[in-house]
Amino acid sequence: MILKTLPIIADEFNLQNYDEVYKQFDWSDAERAFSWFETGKLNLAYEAIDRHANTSKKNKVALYYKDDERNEKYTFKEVQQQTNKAANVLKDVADIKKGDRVFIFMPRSPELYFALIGAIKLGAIVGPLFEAFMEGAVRDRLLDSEAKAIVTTPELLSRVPVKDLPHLQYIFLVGENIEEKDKCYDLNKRMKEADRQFDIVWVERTDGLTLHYTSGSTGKPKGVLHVHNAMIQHYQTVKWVLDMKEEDVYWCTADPGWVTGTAYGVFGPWLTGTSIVVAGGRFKPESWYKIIEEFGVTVWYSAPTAFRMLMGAGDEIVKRFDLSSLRHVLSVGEPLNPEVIRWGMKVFERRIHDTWWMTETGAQLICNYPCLEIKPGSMGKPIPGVKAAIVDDQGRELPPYRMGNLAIKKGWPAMMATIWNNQQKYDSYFLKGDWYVSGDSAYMDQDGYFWFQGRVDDVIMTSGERVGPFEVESKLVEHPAVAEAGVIGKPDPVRGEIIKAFIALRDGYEPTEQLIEDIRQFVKLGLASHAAPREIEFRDKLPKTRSGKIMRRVLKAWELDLPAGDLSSMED
Ligand code: 6R9
Repeated sequence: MILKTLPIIADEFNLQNYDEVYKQFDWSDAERAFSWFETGKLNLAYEAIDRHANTSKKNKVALYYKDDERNEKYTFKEVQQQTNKAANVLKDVADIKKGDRVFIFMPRSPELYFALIGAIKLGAIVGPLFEAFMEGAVRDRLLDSEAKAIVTTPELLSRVPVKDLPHLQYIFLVGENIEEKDKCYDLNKRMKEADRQFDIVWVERTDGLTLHYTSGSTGKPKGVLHVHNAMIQHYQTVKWVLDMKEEDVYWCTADPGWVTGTAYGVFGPWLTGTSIVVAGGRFKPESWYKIIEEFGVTVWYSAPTAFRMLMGAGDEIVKRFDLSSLRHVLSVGEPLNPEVIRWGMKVFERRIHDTWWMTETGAQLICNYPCLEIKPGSMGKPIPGVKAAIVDDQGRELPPYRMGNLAIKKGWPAMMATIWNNQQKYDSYFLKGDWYVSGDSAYMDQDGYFWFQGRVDDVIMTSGERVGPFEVESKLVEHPAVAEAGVIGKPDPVRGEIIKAFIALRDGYEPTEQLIEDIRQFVKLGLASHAAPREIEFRDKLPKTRSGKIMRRVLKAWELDLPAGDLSSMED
């Protein structure tokens, strides 16, 4: 490969010349960054922690943890010891072996991260769950995966239906005054007594790493299995897209219950030896800005819904904090409204870089790079090593500006290995020509930037015009009264569908007929008259997933009085 003439060590990769790198890069070029490239011994946990703990990085802070009660930090050496202890407990008490499923169901805390990496050191497959899950959601996931052990807290234990889960044999509790009985063990106590040394279980690249359940519009949530091979892409994208440098302090606001919270909350940054900040507790604009100030966060990865909430909290409060450490800001999970980017420029004096990927894709695929010109509203361009296209339902590539299925050519390192117990579902993602079909609709412009339009099933057809709900929502949130908006197509005998908007107002605004008319005009003049919502309904809150996605299918179900499908991922 021609790459020999380029700097091939991933650390030296910057995408200054994106076009050149895109043409020449091959994923095998990224492998030499790992110690298994030399030794043949492979485990993501080793690359993320032990490798650094055995070098001069050992005294570098790996984890800063803060919530209302705790404020702690751990070096790579300390994380190595804690994760070794966790691995020893899981092994000695529960006999956890390679391939066993271990779930983690607890609020963010250092122990969550120790258990996560500890389990991976044993070659176990980890299923992280949001602490807000209720009993039904926990049952579905543990049953489907036949989980053998769970790490949780005494408070959450009542939501683990132990009697319904024949495979669940070990429950590790993290908390105070734990009584060890009925399959329950005190994780902290056992870890205190455990050995600090542990021999990592070496695995194959294709061995299971995590199991993230995601909800579709119908049926039970499906378990997306990722394997150790994903580390190649985690590492490489943290370098290219997150632009991580040795001295960076990085904060990813995502919970490990969401794929962003594992891939980019833990794995990617630790693979590159970065100090991460983990903040526990609930979202509050003041405490978020305080985190950036207190830890000197330089790289910040969050989601549009959080940025919109910060924007809604106003610009005054930003000025009370010193955010000058921020160097690079990124977003994922939902379309990033141009309005939010403009706001970011104003208050942080930084561009917010959008990134697109999915639970199933395991890592970032289409992104805005530090060196790339940003077109607000676009997700950016595919990373080197990834071919993206817009295809029709037969898998034929469409020319620029045609809306269609956003598809990726099979074969990137972090792609899901399977859907647990459901090969048929897995196969249904692929079209002829080895296209992985995302379920998102989008178009590509003449410069190769991709523009998100909506989930395929969310796209609205009104009077023969195809309208992406996101475009309308983005325009709506530019209106000073609108805090959040969700847009759906409502069946209409004349127009096929009409556009209906659900809107949450900003503080200080009252829902009036006048306001409805004003908002409608605003979209009409700012976007297109066919894109203006014919119906507007005000709600205090919109239904959202825990990762911040507006659940349009729930809006639609409300509207049409239909069953809303699986709601386990919905925020309270
Ligand atoms: C990582 C993650 C995947 C779906 C995806 C798309 C939406 C994610 C986006 C985006 C527009 C972006 N999505 N990033 N839409 N612009 N930058 O979010 O995984 O929770 O599985 O969601 O999220 O619809 O198909 P996941």
